[in-house]
Amino acid sequence: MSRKLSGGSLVIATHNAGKLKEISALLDPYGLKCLSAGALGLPEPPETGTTFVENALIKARAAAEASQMPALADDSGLSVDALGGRPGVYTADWAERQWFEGDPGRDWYMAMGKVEGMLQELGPDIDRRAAFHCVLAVAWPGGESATYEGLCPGALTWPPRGKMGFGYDPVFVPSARHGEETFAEIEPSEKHAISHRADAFAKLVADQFGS
Ligand code: ITT
Repeated sequence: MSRKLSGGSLVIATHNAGKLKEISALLDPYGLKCLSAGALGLPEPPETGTTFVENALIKARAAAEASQMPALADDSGLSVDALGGRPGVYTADWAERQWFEGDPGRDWYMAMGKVEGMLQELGPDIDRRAAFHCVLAVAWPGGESATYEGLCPGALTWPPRGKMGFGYDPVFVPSARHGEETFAEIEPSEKHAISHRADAFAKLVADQFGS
């Protein structure tokens, strides 16, 4: 039987403020003392994996070893059917502005525009289906770990709509909303009921806290 979280402290091994907010809200009912990697000053390990599972484990294991506490990491991304699953594990990289001298950081509008530009190049009637993927990894100091995979199917819309959420939320219409609002137009509590992160989290809860 694999190791279980049992109260105490948990490091949330993300430097993404949007993810941190969502994961903290999802964990709220479980009585864990959550500390963020940013607040603890933990370094960001290079994400050298080629799958969501590999990258989630890299982040969780690095945080567990550095803090000597159990750690939870999230690796996630957008996979567009007509683009052969891209950007996938490189979703965050597509927002990097490294080529603008003196202006580092991420530009989500640019990233959403890049995806849209590639879709439009394929023609006007292109299949706009996409899915958000999320892998949550829990790691303990010493090497034990567990992973949980979640998915949220939907389609891309353009132009971006809505001010809530983060990342690519303004262009993603989850199938559960019947082709209407984007993730950035619905309340966080509604996103938590249907998102890829919530799907992975439900599996984590069943395994870690289920009887
Ligand atoms: P950490 O590695 O520090 O957790 P990150 O932003 O670098 O933060 P990822 O490497 O997992 O995380 O990149 C995933 C990207 O996918 C993320 O930056 C978002 O842009 C996007 N993404 C993931 N979940 C999303 C969601 O619920 N809504 C919108 N975009 C999301």
